[in-house]
Amino acid sequence: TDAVMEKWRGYGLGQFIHWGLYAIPGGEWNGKQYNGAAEWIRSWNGIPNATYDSLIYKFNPTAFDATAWAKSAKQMGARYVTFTTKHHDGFCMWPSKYSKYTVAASPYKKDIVKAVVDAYDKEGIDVILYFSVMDWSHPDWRYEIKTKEDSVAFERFKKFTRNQLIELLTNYPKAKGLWFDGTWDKSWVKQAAFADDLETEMRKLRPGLIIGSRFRADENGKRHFDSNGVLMGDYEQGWERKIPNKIEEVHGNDWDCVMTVPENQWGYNKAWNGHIKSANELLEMTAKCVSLGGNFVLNFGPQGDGAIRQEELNLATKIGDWMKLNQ
Ligand code: JFZ
Repeated sequence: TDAVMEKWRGYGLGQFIHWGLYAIPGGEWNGKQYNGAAEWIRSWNGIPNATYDSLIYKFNPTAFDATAWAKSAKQMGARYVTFTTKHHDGFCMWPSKYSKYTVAASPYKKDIVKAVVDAYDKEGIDVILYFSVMDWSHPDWRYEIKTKEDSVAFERFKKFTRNQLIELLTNYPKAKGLWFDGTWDKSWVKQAAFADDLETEMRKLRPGLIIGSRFRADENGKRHFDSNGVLMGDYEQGWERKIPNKIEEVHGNDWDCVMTVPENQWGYNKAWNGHIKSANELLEMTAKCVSLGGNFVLNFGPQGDGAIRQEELNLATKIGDWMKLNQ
């Protein structure tokens, strides 16, 4: 992992992409605005599971062009991308053979993860796969795990998670690493032995694989260190929409900071309201993170049709102009 991490340290600016079924409603359901992050809309009481599930039949992003995404990331000066293979809603952007809820069952049919990995790789941009352990589409997760940590259902769910991760690492050998999410559930954090075994298995399969610290998190999503204070994983995923102020705060670890353009919206939100960060603000954050030894990862939330919204494309251009002056 040393040589890979050496390269990782030089990334500086990255692109985060949150894209999935939630981009179709874009924060709005039956004319009502959801009062949370657009990618969380499935958890809204007003939407029955089956109704959300049926968004799969609407997934046909005719404007999706991975090459165009990759070129705009390159123009911005990003040296890596972190892409949502599966967010909390459970929809898989690759044709996973362990789930029925994937791109393969949508009208679009094609493998989005493959398109993204290939297109970015072609532009010389490294790819990290975002993976949410929490999966609201999985029956075992929905009905059992919350209450029964040692249940048969949870054992099945762990196997399912393991299978999907091994599948991703096998299918997309060009991807450099994993960015974890949704591991803060109590039942997951108690599975330390399971996580240890899975980490060993993944590293054996993919020498040099980069694993984020949120592979192990407590119920607050904050357990990145073991009992001796040593970081668990190759980089700290603890800097979410916040930036360290001094070098002491990062404890000599590698870290990335993930940031939204609006306040707290990762998936596409039609409303796009509140304070929208300017290119200058984002560049200041980039410079601060880089000067404190971290990578700054700016989030994009492409629309349901697959196009990146104009506001984000404009920011990418402005950021890229400054990055070019300073390379
Ligand atoms: C998670 C997701 O729930 C969210 O939708 C988005 O994908 C984001 C990148 O990650 O949200 C979190 C997770 C952890 C913290 C905050 C928000 N945390 O540790 O402070």
